[in-house]
Amino acid sequence: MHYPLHLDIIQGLARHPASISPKYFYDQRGSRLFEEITRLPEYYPTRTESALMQTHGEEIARAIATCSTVIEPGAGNCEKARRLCELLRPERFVGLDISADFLREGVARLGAAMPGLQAQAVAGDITRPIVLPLDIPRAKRLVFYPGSSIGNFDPLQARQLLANLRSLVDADGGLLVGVDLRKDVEVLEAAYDDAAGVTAAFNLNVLAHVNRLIGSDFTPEGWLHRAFFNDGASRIEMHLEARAPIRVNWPGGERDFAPGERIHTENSYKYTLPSFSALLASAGFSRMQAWTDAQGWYAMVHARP
Ligand code: AVI
Repeated sequence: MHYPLHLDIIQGLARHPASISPKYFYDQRGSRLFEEITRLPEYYPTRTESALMQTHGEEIARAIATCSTVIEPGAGNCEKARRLCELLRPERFVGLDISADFLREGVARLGAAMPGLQAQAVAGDITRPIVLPLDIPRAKRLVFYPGSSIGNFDPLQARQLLANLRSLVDADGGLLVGVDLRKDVEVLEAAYDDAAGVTAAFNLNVLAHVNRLIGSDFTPEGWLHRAFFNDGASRIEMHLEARAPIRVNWPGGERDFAPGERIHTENSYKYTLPSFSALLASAGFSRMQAWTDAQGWYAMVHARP
């Protein structure tokens, strides 16, 4: 069997402590498990964000009313875009995603549901400088980045990503971004270690995906799901912890893990409104307005250059 080189995975496994990028969570099963996570009672971000968009929808729509083109990085199935487009009624929607096939289906569904909306799919990696097709007007753009995905980037990467998004808009445009906020540790940790074990299955599934990608022989049963809040770094960390001594082999390499040794699989940063505003400012945004839920758990932030 020939495996394409996934050097980043092999380098991550060789590191001390070992790590696997969270982008490898999302094979077919992982994407399904993530959808299940978003419906869990403990996982508050998705439902809190949609409730916020429901409660403050009209005010948010007024704040972004001048925008006529909505650009959504990581648009996926375009469900959140649909709700926003119903509020804003823009002329144009541009979905941007690495997985262009999946995105095209979502964009086509959105276009069919909203006659008059020009809906377009663009394949692209938002962590690199973004170049959009020339026929997309530069004026009055709104970049929509919901779901608190910004939290999965470390602060330096997050600043770079926000600067990339900033480069897409002129002074007449803006960014509407979903941000998960700091809160009680018990609430945070339960959201990433639910009673039904869905997040554990999601975390462990990365090993099966890595096996397929690099030909390794990880046995998911040999690993435990760990999720905890790192207060100093203000982030939830997810790890996989070896239950016993384990040797993992792959073509051209191997790694021994001692009992209790971990593989770091994800960070999910939790901001305060001031810390997120400072991050936005460092990426070139200056005027900000935020809407939060009554508990102050989550924010939709509108930022303009
Ligand atoms: C996609 N992202 C915003 C999720 C989060 O909350 O950081 C990923 C996730 N990991 C475990 N549960 C959800």
